[in-house]
Amino acid sequence: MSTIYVHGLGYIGLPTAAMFANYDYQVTGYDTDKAVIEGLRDGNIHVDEPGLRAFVTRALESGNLTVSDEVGEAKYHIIAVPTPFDDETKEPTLEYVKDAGEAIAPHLRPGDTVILESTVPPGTTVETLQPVLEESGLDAGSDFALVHCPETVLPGNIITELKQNDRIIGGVNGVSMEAAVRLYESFVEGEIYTTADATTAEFVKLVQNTYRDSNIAIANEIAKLADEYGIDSREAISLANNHPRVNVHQPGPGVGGHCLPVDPWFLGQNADNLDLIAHAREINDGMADYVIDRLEDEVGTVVDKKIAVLGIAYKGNVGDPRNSPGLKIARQLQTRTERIESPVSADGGISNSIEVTLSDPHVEDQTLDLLPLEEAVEEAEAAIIATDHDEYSDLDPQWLSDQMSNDVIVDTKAVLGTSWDSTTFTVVTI
Ligand code: SAJ
Repeated sequence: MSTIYVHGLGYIGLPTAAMFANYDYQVTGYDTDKAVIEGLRDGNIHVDEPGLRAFVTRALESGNLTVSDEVGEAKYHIIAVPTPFDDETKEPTLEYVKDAGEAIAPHLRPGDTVILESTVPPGTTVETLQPVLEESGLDAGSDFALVHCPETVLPGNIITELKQNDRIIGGVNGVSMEAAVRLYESFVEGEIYTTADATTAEFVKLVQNTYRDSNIAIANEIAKLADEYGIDSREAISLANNHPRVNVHQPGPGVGGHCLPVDPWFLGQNADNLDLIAHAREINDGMADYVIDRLEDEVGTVVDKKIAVLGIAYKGNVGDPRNSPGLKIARQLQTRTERIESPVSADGGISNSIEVTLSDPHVEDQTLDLLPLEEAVEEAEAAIIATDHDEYSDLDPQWLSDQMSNDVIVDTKAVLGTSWDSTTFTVVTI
């Protein structure tokens, strides 16, 4: 039975480890966070993803998946560690990739295969990971196989997409590439595309997310134009997309998550030529301000008002608030008060204020002051729907009207539908 070590048990590593275990590989999951290891030993699944609890539990109960706080020998090492991004410097942190390589090196044997799945700037496998692994005294390509095989799964649908999506495998040479193909073809039902160049595989993964981000920027610009012409941008995009070679994405409050807002910067990491791609990022980042402008067109200045932001997850029906457009809108709402010349109160403080409430039925985050929907919207002068959770499509206008002091909604994800046209609400759709 082939052995696999999975390094990093997060959104990608944990389902990947469970997948291989459920396909009868002997898998050890390793994480530097001891709390994760102890939790999994007790059967606690720390990643919030539909179906994952049962999937990981099955793998653990079969005995094929075990967890460990130590790295050991295995025929395959799969690295799925985070590559956090500094929003100020636009630089990624590759320390966790390096650390994983350093942990593997003492246990590496001739004939083993090391696979990097983490999203990284082009060149990382060869320039950052390979030298660290070669401290073992073994050479990549000849003594051990080294590969980049980017994950491409959509949060919210990870287990299905792990199996069904196509994969790209880029080896540092042909032998490496083939070693990884043999492993992944045991469960991947999509096509497995190969390149004997790890940097190309890294580049391709980033191109996929960059394409999506830039496409959404086009949709966002179209939404602004459509508003000036007084037409419905989503209807226009849907009609335009009937053309067989057109696929404009959907506008919204900006682009969140840990992939699309970050990967374009990864793509440009070692180059000077990010132009349109950087501008697309600015357009998407500017949507929070645009949403508030549209709100102020309806209600006047937001200063001294109560505004409810509904939906803090970065997208619908998931509980992940990373790079959340909803949170960005909430922060920008706060800064709006600072832009207005403030009457100084008797105690010398600034008397401009705004009450921004946050609510999300999927996000569990103790650091955020999240309220139940009813409290968030109570006496609010407007609500902004920032995420397309199913719960918001099902909102009852009469109930909501009874809670709020003023019937204004900015629907950045077009979840409310035409039935709201005949209610007391003014709905501004982005
Ligand atoms: N969004 C829009 N308009 C759209 C589509 C999405 O504004 O038409 C927004 C979403 O609301 C969200 C953000 O974009 O805020 C990102 O959502 P997403 O569903 O496009 O992507 P992610 O970040 O959840 O997952 C992406 C996927 N990449 C592609 O589809 C090319 C996924 O397959 C990757 O595995 C993942 O990035 C990753 O890990 O790189």
